Amino acid sequence: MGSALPHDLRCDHRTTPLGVAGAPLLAWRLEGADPVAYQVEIDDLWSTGRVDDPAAISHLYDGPRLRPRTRHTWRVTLWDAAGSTSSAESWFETAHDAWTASWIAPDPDAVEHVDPPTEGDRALSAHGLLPCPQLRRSFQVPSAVTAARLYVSAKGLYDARINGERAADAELAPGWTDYRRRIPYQVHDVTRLVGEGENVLAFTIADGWWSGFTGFDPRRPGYHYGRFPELIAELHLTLANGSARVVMTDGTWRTAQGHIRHGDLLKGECHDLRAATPGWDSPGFDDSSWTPVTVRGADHHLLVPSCDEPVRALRELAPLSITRTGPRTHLVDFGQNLAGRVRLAVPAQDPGTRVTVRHGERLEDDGGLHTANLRTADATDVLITAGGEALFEPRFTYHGFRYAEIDGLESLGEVRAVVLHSDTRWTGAFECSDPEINQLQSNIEWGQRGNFVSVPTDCPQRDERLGWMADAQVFLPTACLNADVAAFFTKWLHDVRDAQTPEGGFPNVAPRLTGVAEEGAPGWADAGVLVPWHLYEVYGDARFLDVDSMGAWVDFVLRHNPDLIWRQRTGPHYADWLAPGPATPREVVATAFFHRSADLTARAARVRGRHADAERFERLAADIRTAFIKTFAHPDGTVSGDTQTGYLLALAFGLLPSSLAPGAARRLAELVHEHGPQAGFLGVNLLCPVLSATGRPDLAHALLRRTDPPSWLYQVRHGATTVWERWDGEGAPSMNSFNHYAFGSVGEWLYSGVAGIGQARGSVAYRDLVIRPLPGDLTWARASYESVRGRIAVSWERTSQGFLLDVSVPPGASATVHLPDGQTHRVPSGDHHFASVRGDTP
Ligand code: RAM
Repeated sequence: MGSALPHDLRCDHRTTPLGVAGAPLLAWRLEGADPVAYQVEIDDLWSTGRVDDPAAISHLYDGPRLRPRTRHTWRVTLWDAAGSTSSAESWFETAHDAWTASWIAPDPDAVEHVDPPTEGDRALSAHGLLPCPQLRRSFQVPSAVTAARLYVSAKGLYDARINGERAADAELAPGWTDYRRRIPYQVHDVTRLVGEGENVLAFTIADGWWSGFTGFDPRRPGYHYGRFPELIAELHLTLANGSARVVMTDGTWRTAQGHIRHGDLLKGECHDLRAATPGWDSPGFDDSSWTPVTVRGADHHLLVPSCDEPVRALRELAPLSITRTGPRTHLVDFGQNLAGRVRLAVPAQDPGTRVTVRHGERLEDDGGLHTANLRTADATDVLITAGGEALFEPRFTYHGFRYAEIDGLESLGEVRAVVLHSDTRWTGAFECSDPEINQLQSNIEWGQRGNFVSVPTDCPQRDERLGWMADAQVFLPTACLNADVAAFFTKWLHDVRDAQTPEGGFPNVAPRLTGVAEEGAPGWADAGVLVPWHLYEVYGDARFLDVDSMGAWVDFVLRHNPDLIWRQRTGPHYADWLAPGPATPREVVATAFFHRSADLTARAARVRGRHADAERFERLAADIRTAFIKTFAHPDGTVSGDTQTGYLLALAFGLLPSSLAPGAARRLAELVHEHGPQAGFLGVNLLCPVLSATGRPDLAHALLRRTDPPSWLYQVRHGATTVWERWDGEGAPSMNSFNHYAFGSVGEWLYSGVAGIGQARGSVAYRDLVIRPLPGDLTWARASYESVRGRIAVSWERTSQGFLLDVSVPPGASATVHLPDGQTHRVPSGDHHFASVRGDTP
């Protein structure tokens, strides 16, 4: 097995981040033998010394305050029982702490409103979108450059270029937050782009979430945070002669309207190449006709370093088919519903030729693009050619689509779908003997990609794309298995907490949008408690647990509902949203979540050593449970409303005493057997886990493999490549997205149920595993998960020799393995093989 090997070193849940603020969490994954001790050092500045802890996979830095804008190399060393050691090294850079640059923008009064050249197109001409300004500054560097860092943000979106090249691969940067509370900046290593002589720092900025269309209120023409985009940047150079130089945004910059006539997240983007000024981002360009920028202030107090990876263009898809549907029209099918945009090579045309790219998730019966479900999101990109060949790819927009209709060209050059999402590293894989379930897993993964775009969104296509909190909460356990989302959710939890009211109330969407579903509903607002708790269990970082914020939420509900049945201040009470069956009573849903939040807040308080708070919330949770039983539970175990979600919440959250739980589980099983799944957003993630935990894995499998609506495989059989908003895909087009991940939250059970990778109750960061495969009628399944501790893998197969199972347990962990025939084994880390010759049913 070799010695204990640390690998995959991470700092604050990222690999070699630039812009680390505060005391970082330094973490490593394990391979090889079990460690017995570790040591972490930063340069020769700080060392933990040898710490005897066989389970450690991280250390929170507790040395002296780190200097800003400095690269630190750090190293972790592990000892194993035999006394051998092994080390691994990584680095991070600390954040900027003293901005001096100014926010700059074109003079807003001088911005000439150019009507987008899309006459005849009502939707596009009506919105008054403005051109995306270009801003540039030329500067001299007296000697070679040994290091260059670009610190940059925008109110809006920025695209950074240096000497004619893109300066960073971040898309839609700086990402979306509640800009009234915090504005993230990025740090880009641009050393290779800057040199001796004349250099040019150049930006295009766009409205983005700042001043563009965001959300679904058609009366509100964007402007959630401001009217025009602004830019702030500092380029810090270290020169070969040892001196330093800073180039920053200030009144010396010059600006012009670019060829991007508008760029909007929902409406789309328009490039008029006749207005392009080649070379504008390179040395030697004459910018004397450009105008000076306006300085819009030098307030830096909202600037924070990004703590997540940016959105990036992470893959490209070639078309599955291209069909000519008119003399100058083509329909492109990418074969996959996705979020991103189209990149199109345009052959030489007459100058002024208009090329229009429209997007849709589906086709109408007549073969045309289905756009009714986009609502007011035009999702239309336009190119006006200048004559020569061109490569068209919008930069400040994205769309949810599988199909693109390209109009205006007799023949197309190369077409690609460019897939955009927040760069969360993939950690999971699941596969089994049923290809339809594998397609479901793929649909779930694509739903995650398409909806993790700076914030966890409900859907990527229509005029919504908001950080709906219940959607995020129910999908989180699935998301954590598919990818390492620790940094992504660290960032989103800032949005959630920024959105908390002074009274303690969480909203329904984060970042908060004025006027959009501001007071939180049960199961939506509770994400402010459920999400941090789950992140803590998966990643073991106690910093997720902000007990004050969690407790303030629980106390808010308590204050308005002193009899402990949550009826008041339920916001828009979405109940069990989009449940296909009978409605679960609102008080049952609400009170179950009230209990869950109190219970988890109590546990969080324990972890953080806040024992008095823990006791108070434990008592409260117990009292809510008593009230729940008294008000809603009946002696035969039924729960008021007699609905699947009522039973699921009561059983999953431990609301029923052992005298009633079996009756409730029986009734749940009856309802599932009779009707198939009837859960909406708040119950769907619990269906299979609760059925299998209460002795009915057969029913969980029956649901999973069901093909009549409502069901997961109904969608698969109807060609779904992402999970739909509605079980059956039927409903008014205005609310019928085909890329909504909430119902994809069954993904967690594919890993934990079918394959059998789970954590024991009370275990954190996968220290104590429960491996319990539930084969159902499948003949094989395998899953792997790169947990925060190391790799976990399960593979099982039914053969003529019986049920064969292979399990890999990471170093420092142990596992209880349950075979389907009832055998149980307790095993340490390492690879294990089991065979159950007595058949595979208990
Ligand atoms: C819809 C969203 C979201 C859901 C809310 C209640 O508009 O798409 O998925 O959480 O409403």
